[in-house]
Amino acid sequence: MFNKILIANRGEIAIRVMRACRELGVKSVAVYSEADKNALFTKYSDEAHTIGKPTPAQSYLNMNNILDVAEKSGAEAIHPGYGFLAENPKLGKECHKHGIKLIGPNPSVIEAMGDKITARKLMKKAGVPVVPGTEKGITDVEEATEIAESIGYPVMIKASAGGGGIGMRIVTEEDELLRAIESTKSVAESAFGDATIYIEKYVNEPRHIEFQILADEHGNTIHTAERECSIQRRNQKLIEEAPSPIMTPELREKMGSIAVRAASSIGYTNAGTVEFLYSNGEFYFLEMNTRVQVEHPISESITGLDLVKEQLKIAAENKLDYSQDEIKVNGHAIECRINAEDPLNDFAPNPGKITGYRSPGGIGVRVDSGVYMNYTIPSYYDSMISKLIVWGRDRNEAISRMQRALSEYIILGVKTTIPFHKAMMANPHFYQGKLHTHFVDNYKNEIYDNMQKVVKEDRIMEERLKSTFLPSKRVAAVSAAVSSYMTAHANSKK
Ligand code: MV4
Repeated sequence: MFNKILIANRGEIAIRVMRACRELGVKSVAVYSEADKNALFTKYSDEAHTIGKPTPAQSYLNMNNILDVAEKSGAEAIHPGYGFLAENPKLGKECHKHGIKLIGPNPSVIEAMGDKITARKLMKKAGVPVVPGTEKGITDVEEATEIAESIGYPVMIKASAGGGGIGMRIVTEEDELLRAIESTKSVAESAFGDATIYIEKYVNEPRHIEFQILADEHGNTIHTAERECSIQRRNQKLIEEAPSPIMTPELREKMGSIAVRAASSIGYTNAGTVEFLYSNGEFYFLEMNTRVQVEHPISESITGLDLVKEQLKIAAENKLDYSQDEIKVNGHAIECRINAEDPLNDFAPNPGKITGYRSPGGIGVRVDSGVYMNYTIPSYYDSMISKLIVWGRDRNEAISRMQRALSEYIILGVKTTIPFHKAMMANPHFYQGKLHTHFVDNYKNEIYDNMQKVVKEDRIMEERLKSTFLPSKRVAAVSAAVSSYMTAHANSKK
């Protein structure tokens, strides 16, 4: 195992990685921007170095500064987390030049999966089902018309350099095709500097089901079951759960072995995710994410694995400790992303100072956060405050537990997505598990009405809280306030 690694990321994921380091006896090096001097991950690390000004381009994306710190501090490896440099093949190449191990797959694999046409080609060759469509870039409109005709409308025009939802257009009839092609090309050119596009059959209201992969450097690849990530808004996931409500042992065996084949066919190593679109019993490869994902904790909850620890062990050239047969799914896990956003105002970002904070606890509850009382959320980065993860013996218990945990969660000073999650956990369609990627859009009025009710109730609680303690006073005041909040809440329910 390594003696010391550098974590090239911030916030909750930096702490998540450092926690695995601490358990493994590995020293952690934090790199932080000037805006993150007082961040929890900076304090949590064994050693912290500044890497520049607040903007990502001047700090967390600045490879030279990060590599300088790695060399100076004697870190043997770099963990990139998610976002920032995590799926930039240059990082692995630079690490290699400096004799530093990157905790992730090889740059060539990241590159191949980053190009969606290449990914489709490779997957098709490996016998992985892909959405019907083209395996080469399209430039000619006449050719596009023929292809769209043969696969049948509606079709989707996608940028090859895209992913995560940028550079996509649905086309329902031939008349719209030309305009859609031109606009997708220009979006792709300006967003990625690459105007290459391709065409796929449009899958309506699919589920997004993804398989977690672990692959060591000795040719062993396993999956640790699936996650259902259909509850999203504008390509931002909001709620994830594992297992998927529709999964059966037979389907898991089938999709899982295909996901393993997808990864091993390209020589994938370390942790990764194979994404599928699922609709009416059919499933198709969508993308492969070559990083640890935000929602990895729900897979940890149902398998008992520490996926970040596995990543470090794999990078240290250990063999996987588990065979596929030894991976068992136990119970049900749900993750709610708690963001500093106003769900009643189109999820507008709402960074600022957290003037009151108490996170939930008790059986089956996990909070991965990067914040604390009186911490100011900087406006330079994404707005995630924390991830609230619960485990239950079954889905119903997980939902009740999430409701209970959300009701305990106190965050004052910034608006958060907690009301959205409370509304979702009480939503009968969610309860039935009939999920798809358009769920939030389709039920937006129902969700909005329920959120307003939730916020009204919460506001009454908040007033009682405020009269009990002044935010700037000692933390002890918080627990007093919390007890009174709990009592008030219990009374209001009677
Ligand atoms: C699709 C699709 C339907 N049909 N492709 C969105 C993100 C990008 N990675 C691919 N996406 C989609 N591709 C075909 N042929 C629907 C989506 C999609 C989606 C996929 C996964 C999770 C959320 C989504 C939300 C809207 C659309």
